[in-house]
Formats: sequence, structure tokens, C-alpha cells
Amino acid sequence: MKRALITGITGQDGMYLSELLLAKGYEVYGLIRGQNNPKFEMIEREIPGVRLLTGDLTDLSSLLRALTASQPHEVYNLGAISFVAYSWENAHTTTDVTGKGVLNMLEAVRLHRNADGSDIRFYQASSSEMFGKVQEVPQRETTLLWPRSPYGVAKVFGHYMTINYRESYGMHASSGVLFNHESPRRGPEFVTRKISMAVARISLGLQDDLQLGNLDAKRDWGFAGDYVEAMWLMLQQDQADDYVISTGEMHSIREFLDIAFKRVGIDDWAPLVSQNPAFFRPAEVESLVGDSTKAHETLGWKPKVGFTELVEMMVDHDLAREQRRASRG
Ligand code: NDP
Ligand code: GDR
Repeated sequence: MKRALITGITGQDGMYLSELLLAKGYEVYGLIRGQNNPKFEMIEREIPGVRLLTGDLTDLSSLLRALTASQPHEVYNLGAISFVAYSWENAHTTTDVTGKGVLNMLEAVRLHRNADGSDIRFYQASSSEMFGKVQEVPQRETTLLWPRSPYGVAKVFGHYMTINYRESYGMHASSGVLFNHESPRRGPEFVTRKISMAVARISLGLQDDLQLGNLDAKRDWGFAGDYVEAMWLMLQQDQADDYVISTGEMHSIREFLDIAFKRVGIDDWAPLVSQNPAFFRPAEVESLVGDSTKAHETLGWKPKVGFTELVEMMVDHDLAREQRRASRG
């Protein structure tokens, strides 16, 4: 039986990936941080097969302990401070977790030996935010990186450190440069979920309006359930490598709003949405669109869920959730 250790198990991707690996027959271990983390119970309830181990990406010895306890064949490093806007306010913490945390995990994997002598394959959650002020359209594995936030800079560090451990120590370390991916499990601070939750509440008369930042930003949005499949495929290859994972389609926040509001029968959302400077960023990533030809040709990976289906899935989920809450009184 294969064993996997996932950092960031309580996040959107950690949950989808653990479900995928459990379905494939893996023994799945998840790293959970902090004292009495309330998400411990959420994971036990929603994904009962996962075994949780305490640890923190900033604490190397806790990572070594987690490796000793799990004896994994595969490590998926998904843990990060992942909210770009927050990274300006907490640049040092973001650097420690999202950047130096990768080095800690790589170093722990390098130092650890599985009792049965098996090697560990490593996946790093790199990001399209590394492209930032884009130098090429669409962005691919060879595009020059130009990060625009402390988060993006920290991800670039983790990305190159992963490549460096592969080249220095021959480690099977791959980096997935994933473009934005969303789902009903997306954190409420991200724009897609902020919109789907607000649309559901506005349609039920529970909220009056929605305040957003830059409505002209454009992203290549996919479905998280499709993207975790790509992570797994990367670790099944004979050679470790780096792959862009994206849909190849770019949409604006305005288009997201169009579909989301239409789903609840509202054609004109303009009176309901305003722009608040508080949600603008010191430096914006205006547009991102990826070319995942390499992933398609080498991994056989392709996204299954399209943009409209994704938006409708998120709105439907939040509508049902609000209706359940309302019926409970
Ligand atoms: P989330 O923000 O949903 O999850 C982040 C996870 O990291 C949480 O489980 C969080 O734990 C954990 N974490 C935070 N700080 C630490 C720490 N100090 N030690 C250990 N774990 C920690 O992110 P996603 O699931 O959306 O993304 C997964 C990864 O992929 C992240 O690295 C993200 O940066 C990257 N990524 C995401 C993309 C996306 O569109 N979703 C695109 C490209 C890359 P807790 O719940 O306790 O806070
Ligand atoms: P992003 O996602 O920064 O791309 O990072 P987010 O959803 O936060 O922002 C996308 C774009 O929407 C604009 N925007 C707003 N964003 C938020 N959060 N709230 C608003 O009110 C709002 N109004 C407009 C932003 O300015 C931005 O242009 C996500 C994270 O998951 C990262 O961890 C990951 O690496 C990248 O995706 C790829």
C-alpha cells in the first residue's frame, strides 16, 4: 500500500487530494498545525480516512517527526499562507511559511530515511502568481517569472529550491505551476467564493450588496478537483519535472459576476456591486492565462470542468447552504 503525507490538509486542495488518494487505496497522512486547531474535527468529519499528525512548516523537527510517523512514498507540500492580499500585511510570516517552509520540507525529506528503504517523491505547490507582471502570453514552464507580491516572491523561492534539490541531490521533486482553481471548498477570502456566497445571500434577501476591488482582473480559473489529479500524475512519472496546470481560458471578474448572478435570476448586477479601494492591491496581477500543453502531452492531463459549470457549481452550493441554514432558523 502506498503512503502519502500532505501538508495543508485543511485547505481546499488538501481535502480534494486526500479524497483522491484514499480512493486510489493510499494510506493518507495530513499535517495539521497549531494547538487545538478547530479544523481537526472538520477533517475527521468530512474525510474520515485521513490520519492527522501535528506539525508546522516553520518547524523542521516537527516535519521530521511527521515523516517518521508516516513513512511516506509521496509528500505533497500544499501548506502555505496562500492569500495574496494578506501577504503584504504579513510579509515576514508569508516568507517563513510559503517560502522557507518549502526549504524545511525539502530538507526534512532529504534527511529522513524510510524504514523499508523506499524513496520519497515530492510535490511542490507552485503558482501562476510567480508570473505576476506577465512577460509572455500565455504563460508556460519557460516564461520568465516576475512576481508582484510577497506571496509571489515566496513561491518563486520555493519553486527554485524544489528545482535545486532535484538537481543537487537527485531528488524526485516536481513543481506544479497551478493557475487559480476554485470549488465550493474555496476559502471565503478569495474573489470567486466571496462572489458565490454573496450572490446566494443577496438572492435570498440576506445581504444587500457586494463590495469588491479590481473588477477588471482576469484569471484562468479551473476546478480544484481536476487540478489535484495533475499533482498525483506528476509523482507517477519516472522523471520529476515542472508543469503548468491551467485551462487555457481567461475570464474577467465581470464575466464571473455575469454567470453567478444569472444563476439566481439577476440579469443586471451593476446596482448590487461596488468597488471599494480597500480591496485593491499595492501591485496587481492584471491577467493570467496558462498553456498546459506539456501537462497534456506528458501527463495526459486535461481539465474536465468548464468555467460556466464551475461558477454555477459554486453558486448552487452556497445557495443550498444558505437555504439549509435558513430552514434551521
Ligand atoms: P488554502 O489556503 O485553502 O490552504 C492552505 C493550507 O496551508 C491550510 O491547510 C493551512 O492550514 C496550511 N498552513 C498555513 N500555514 C501553515 C504552516 N505554518 N504550517 C503548515 N501548514 C500551514 O490553500 P489551497 O488549498 O487553495 O492551495 C494549496 C496550495 O497551493 C497552497 O500552497 C497555495 O499557495 C497553492 N496554490 C493554490 C492555488 C489555488 O488557486 N488554490 C493556485 C496555485 C497555487 P490552516 O487551515 O491551519 O490555516
Ligand atoms: P489570487 O486570487 O490573488 O489570484 O490568488 P484572489 O481570488 O484573491 O484574487 C483574484 C483577483 O481578483 C481581484 N479582486 C479581488 N480579490 C479578492 N480576494 N477580494 C476582492 O474583493 C477582490 N476584488 C477583486 C484581485 O485583485 C485579483 O486580481 C489565488 C490564491 O489561491 C493563491 O494562493 C494562488 O497562488 C493564486 O490564486 C494562483
